[in-house]
Amino acid sequence: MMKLISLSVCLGFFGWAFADSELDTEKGAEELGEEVVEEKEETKVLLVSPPSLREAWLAYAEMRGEQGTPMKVVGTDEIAEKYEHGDLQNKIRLCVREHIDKEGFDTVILGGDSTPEGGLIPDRDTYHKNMWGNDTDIPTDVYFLSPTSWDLDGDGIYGEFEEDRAAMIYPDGTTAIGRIPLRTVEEVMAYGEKVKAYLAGDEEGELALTCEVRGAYAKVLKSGKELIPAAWPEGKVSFFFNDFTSWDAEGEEGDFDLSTENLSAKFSEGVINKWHIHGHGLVDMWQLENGEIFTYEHVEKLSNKRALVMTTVSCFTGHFDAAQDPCITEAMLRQPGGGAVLIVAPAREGKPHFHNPNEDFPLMMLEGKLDGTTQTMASFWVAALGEKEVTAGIALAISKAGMAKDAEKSATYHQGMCELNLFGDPSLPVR
Ligand SMILES: [Ca+2]
Ligand SMILES: [Ca+2]
Repeated sequence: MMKLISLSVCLGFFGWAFADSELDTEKGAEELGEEVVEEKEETKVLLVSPPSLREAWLAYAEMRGEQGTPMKVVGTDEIAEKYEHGDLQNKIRLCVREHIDKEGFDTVILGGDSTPEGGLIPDRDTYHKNMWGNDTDIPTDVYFLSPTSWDLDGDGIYGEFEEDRAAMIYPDGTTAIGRIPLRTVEEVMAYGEKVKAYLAGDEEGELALTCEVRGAYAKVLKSGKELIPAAWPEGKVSFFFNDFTSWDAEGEEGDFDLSTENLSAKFSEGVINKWHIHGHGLVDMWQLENGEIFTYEHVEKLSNKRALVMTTVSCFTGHFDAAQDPCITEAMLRQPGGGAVLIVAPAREGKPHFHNPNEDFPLMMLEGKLDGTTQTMASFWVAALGEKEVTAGIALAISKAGMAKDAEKSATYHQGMCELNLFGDPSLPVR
């Protein structure tokens, strides 16, 4: 059985028909043939690989197949050759759509990093002009799932709120995409080891909500005390705020500091395996209490055996397409033997998106009204931890589908839809 899966995977892009006819002639054909047909029907994950990582991703796909999630690996070189129209990003999109529409695939992995010059798997930059100003290059991985081009007026500028509106199709909750922004074979192997350890853990860990900004307390508390528990009643949510935590001594509210030391210790204890951080950040760090920053040197010391599933709204922490590499979330994803295995993060500012900022900001501070970014994160956890067992990728797709109407109405929500990307293997469950 394992051998069959691996053969199918290795045959790559045009492999299935060949695999069936070959295997039917092998010993035990009747039973095996049936299994092969079953596997064929079950392969729903397409892994797009740059040529330099192909062997490593084939090995990863083989492991995931053995874990019950068979994958088909296709090279960017094959895609560039097979599809005729547009740039590589457009060709990847056409390849993805062909697999979704004709073969029933529902999940896509982009197996490589992107840079301003292109990188291993170039991102699709989208254009944004809204209450926050102007942004011309927000990397938008949901583009690759779209049946339409995102450039209706054909001017080569993608995702323009008005001009390209009719050609921008957002996730509908049935198809998922994630990017594993790695660069080397060693990083792919280390990620594969983390996935193995992640899936081997069977105890459901805690979700810790961290908040370093007082103005955001109300909405993070609403997420953690109302929205997430309603979907995950048996789960444990803990709080790690500047002014109070779930680990304060009795009568000593806030005595357990939100420090790099305490945070790292909590991760290595292994009780927390899901983490949301809300607060200030930059491409290389998260801000914690008392001006402390959580940065590369802290990530390098993480050895939490069961890596984290995490979400963050902190500015630029998901700036994976920068010339500076890695960004802090990429460092978490690449850290061997620790860090994170799945991450949702903003590629740029992670702003609180609202339809009526003048009315909505006070409501956010006082009553915990959720802005578009916070809503995306809360809905991700609700879908991922709820009764219906969906993968991390589908959970984010469901969350984004829930924001689609807002994004059609308002350019600022449209930016939120585009700049929040999933890092890691979207076919993994969240536990
Ligand atoms: Ca355009
Ligand atoms: Ca990068």
